[in-house]
Amino acid sequence: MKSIVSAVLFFLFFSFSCSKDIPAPNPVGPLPSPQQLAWHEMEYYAFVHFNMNTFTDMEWGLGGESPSTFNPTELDTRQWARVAKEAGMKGIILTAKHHDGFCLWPSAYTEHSVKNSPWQNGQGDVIKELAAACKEYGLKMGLYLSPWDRNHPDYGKPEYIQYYRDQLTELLTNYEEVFEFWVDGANGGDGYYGGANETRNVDRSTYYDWENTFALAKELQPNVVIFSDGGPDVRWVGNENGFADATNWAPLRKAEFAPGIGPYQELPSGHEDGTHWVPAECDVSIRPGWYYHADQDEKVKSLTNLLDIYYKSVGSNGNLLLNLPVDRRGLVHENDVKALMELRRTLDATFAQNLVESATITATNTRGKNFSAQHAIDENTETYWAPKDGMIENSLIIDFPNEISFNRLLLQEFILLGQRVKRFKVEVKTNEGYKEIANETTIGYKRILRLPNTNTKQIKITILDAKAIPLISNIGVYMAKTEPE
Ligand code: FUL
Repeated sequence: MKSIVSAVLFFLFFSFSCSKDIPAPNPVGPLPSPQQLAWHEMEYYAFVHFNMNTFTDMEWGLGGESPSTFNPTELDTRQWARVAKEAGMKGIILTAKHHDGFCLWPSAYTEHSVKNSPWQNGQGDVIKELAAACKEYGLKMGLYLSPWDRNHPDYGKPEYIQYYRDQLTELLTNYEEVFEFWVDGANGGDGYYGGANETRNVDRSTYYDWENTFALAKELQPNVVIFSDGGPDVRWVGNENGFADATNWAPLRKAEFAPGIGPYQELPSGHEDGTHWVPAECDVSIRPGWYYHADQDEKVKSLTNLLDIYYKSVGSNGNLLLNLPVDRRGLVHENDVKALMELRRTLDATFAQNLVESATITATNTRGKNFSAQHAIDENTETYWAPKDGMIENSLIIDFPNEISFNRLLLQEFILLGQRVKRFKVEVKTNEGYKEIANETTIGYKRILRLPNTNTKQIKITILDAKAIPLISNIGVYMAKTEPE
């Protein structure tokens, strides 16, 4: 958050100090909020599905499960936090309540919670423990509160909305800062519903009155971002594979969305002419299921698979929400830990050295001294290169003192002033002249291209089209040596 605040201050100072002769470029809306900017910087964090289903071996509990079934033997949220921290994740989002309605905290509004479980003789509170562990490890905590509740007798009736809001109030009041409130799209259908055992369907666009629930969340936690299929702050990427499209706009035409309803085909790539800033979060589980199933112990995703997910989420202008199905002990399983650390080591090796450190950079056009091309390689994302107004097509030319070998190119736009780039190409200088090695579309907060191993002394990045003059805040050139083919 600090860096966001300083970015904003810097930007204001910068605009002011340059205002006489070289004004900062005009923003091109929609723009991210400070909360969304802080969210973008998180990039990679954990989802934890751990609740009643962990003990019933199910994915969607029916709602009639007995609280006595919830009985982890070694629950240790500090282990979750340590693993997440060592994996390079910035936070943990936990299923406080899933569709079966069981609550991981002793809610005052239901008996269907940890308070009637054998775990810690009914005195425990998983959310409280997680909040403390996240604080200790410098992580942010987010919470998933399922709108669909297959346990509650009032689900489907107006009374349930008050229940949902009361629970949300508990979660957003009693545990200090919550960075993300996660609203799932699955809702309505068969359930226990207090013993009625029937089917209850709701009108997804009107039943929940989301507008007022979201307003309540923001009132209780001004820094929270709200996730659901179409936002308001963060959107689902439209699949559970962890993949954003290569073309990925943060803006979205949002009007037709409500959780569980909307033109889903628009989610993986957003909209060039979107009306709201609603960036994509890519959720995917490290195993086939969201919840722990012992028979999936050998089905943890491979390094190749996890790298693919990383590049198609973080590398494609999205955030990666990687799910860890905590097991019946209450721990992240050893096999999952192994896979996470393998991924971390590999990414650390790939991004250890930015080859631009020894390079010089020039641009075909520059707005002025405070917007020089050097700002694109100064490792400071608060400064950026900008051309003069109207000069959309431009090249940035990076010269290396000696020939380099590289296969990863990282680009970032200065999104505080909007997402702009529509099309760009990458060329390298060879003895026969320039050779094109990539022709791509959007950049956004971050884009990472996986390229073939290439040797050169010069890289030329050309912005071919943009919504307005391009603003590039960061370029990284890397050589991945240890990634599997
Ligand atoms: C889905 C849910 O129905 C799954 O159980 C899981 O929580 C996933 C993240 O979202 O819509």
